[in-house]
Amino acid sequence: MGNKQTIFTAEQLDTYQDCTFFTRKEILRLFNRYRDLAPQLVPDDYTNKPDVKIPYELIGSMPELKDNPFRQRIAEVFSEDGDGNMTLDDFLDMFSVLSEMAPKDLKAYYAFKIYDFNNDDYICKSDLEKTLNKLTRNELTPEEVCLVCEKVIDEADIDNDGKLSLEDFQHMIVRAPDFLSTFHIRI
Ligand SMILES: [Ca+2]
Ligand SMILES: [Ca+2]
Repeated sequence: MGNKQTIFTAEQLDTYQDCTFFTRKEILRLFNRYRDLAPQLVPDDYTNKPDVKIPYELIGSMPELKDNPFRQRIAEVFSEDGDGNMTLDDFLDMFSVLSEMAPKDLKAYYAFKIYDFNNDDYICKSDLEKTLNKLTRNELTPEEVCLVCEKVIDEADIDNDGKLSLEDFQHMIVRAPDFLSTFHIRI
């Protein structure tokens, strides 16, 4: 029963457990990682929901993200402000979706948002070109990228509007699971 741990209330911990794929222990471990990124910003007591955000520069340099070509998009999509600066809630959500425990369709949902660079709820050809360049780390020529994108859209665009909706995308990744490989990060 010790009173040592007063970072969160019992209710807060319950909520975090319900909203993520993590155990209490993992949540506390992630809190410590969050605090260690900016000890001067993050208080030890979260029972009053402090209004704290860690800047993207610190988030993006974490070992789990620093080599991921999508790190900035990932942080943008999971941050409430859309700029990649993260509250603790944003941070826990991000690691939860990236964890091994998250189901594939949830990862697919966020992958879609991450690849939708201009946030218009469709993956169009230019989104796909950016995605492919990042996935292949710019190893394809522009002509090759263009060809692959046309082929992907041609095959995946079920309703023939020239762009991929979430539904089109979900069909596609069943056949091309590589598209989800950047969304699997161990914590
Ligand atoms: Ca788009
Ligand atoms: Ca379509």
